[in-house]
Amino acid sequence: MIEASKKEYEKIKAWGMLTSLDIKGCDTEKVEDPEAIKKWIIDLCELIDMKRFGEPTVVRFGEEKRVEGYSAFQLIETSAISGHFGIDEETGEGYGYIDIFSCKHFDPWKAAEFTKEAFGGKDYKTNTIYRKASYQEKNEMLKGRAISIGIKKLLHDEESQYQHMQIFETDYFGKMMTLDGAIMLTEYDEFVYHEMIAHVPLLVHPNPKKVLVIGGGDGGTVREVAKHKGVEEIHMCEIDKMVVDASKKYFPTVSSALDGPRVKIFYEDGSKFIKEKKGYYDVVLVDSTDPVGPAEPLFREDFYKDLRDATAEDGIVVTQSESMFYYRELLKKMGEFNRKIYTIYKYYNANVPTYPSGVIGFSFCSKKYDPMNFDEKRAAELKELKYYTPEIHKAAFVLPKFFKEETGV
Ligand code: SPD
Repeated sequence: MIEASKKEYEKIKAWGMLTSLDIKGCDTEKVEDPEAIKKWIIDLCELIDMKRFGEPTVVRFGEEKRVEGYSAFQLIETSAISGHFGIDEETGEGYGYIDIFSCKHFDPWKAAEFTKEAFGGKDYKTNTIYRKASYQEKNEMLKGRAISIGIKKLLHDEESQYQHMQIFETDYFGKMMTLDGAIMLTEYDEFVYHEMIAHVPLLVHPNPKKVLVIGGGDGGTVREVAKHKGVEEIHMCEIDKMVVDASKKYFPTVSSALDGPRVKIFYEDGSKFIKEKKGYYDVVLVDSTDPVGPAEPLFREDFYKDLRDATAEDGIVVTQSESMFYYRELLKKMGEFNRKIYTIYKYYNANVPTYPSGVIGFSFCSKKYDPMNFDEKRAAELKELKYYTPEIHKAAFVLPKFFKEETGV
């Protein structure tokens, strides 16, 4: 097994691994014995095949009872092993907090089991990090999971009065934009999201002429809307000019339609902008960030009522509505209020590999038109589509059992 994990380690081209190990419920005599600690380090190096450089250092210090104890350090040819040992004030049991860092591969589970036995521990927690440049979605980390995207470098890092934006060159997914720690788009799969937010409602509406995009400062949604020749006005209301400027610089293929003759950009707060419009738009698309931070008001009932009032009597509203796996509570609530606000409320999905859980959903809110009736002839005329097809359109509304049962959508 260790050979298999070594092969994986080599394959991902990691330049080192760090195992952090917390051992609880240890024998108090052992964690208070510098000779036992020295012996543990020497034996551990032997076991995981690390060449020691010099002898282990084991010293006792710590002015407060809480941190008092033995600390140990051993240089190894491929880096170092360190640990801190003491007695937990509350339980009276011994503990050890250990880090093993090496640029040579080792078996972290073997090291953990051996260390637990060496100190008579009852239990341990361990985590191994492979040293490799990567980005983790911060919002998903709240769930104890995070997609990790290998990155080559940080191209841009800026904070506006609204949010923190970073742009990376990734290993595999092209350039990537994040806002407040959430992935907004990668060059690799942005087409999925942008095609699905735009073409589904624009092909259901028989004659969309006035379209509003709220958010969507990168320009991807506007690019897709602009493929509909019949659309006469494309308004985009983006709160943060920083996003638009960065997209024009780093994502020219995404922002390509922003300077088009039918497009007008308003740098305003979408939730306020919409209140001024009455019955104006045929289709409104809300291409927001996650429901935390500046976009949070865009997931509230009042906003959906304002969207209803801003659209014509046969208007359609489609909004970015997150993952059906991660936002069930929110989507249940949104379904409840939207069924009262609109004649038709549906939820549909698309697969975006670089978003947490790999899927993203959209709320389809309509005053008149059912999403299953749409113009396949116009769909066939749309240029340069990579995801959307009439079959995908229909299939996107097919939802799994758990989601229907839990949310009533
Ligand atoms: N949780 C991911 C939500 C991303 C929504 N917006 C994407 C912006 C692309 N125009």
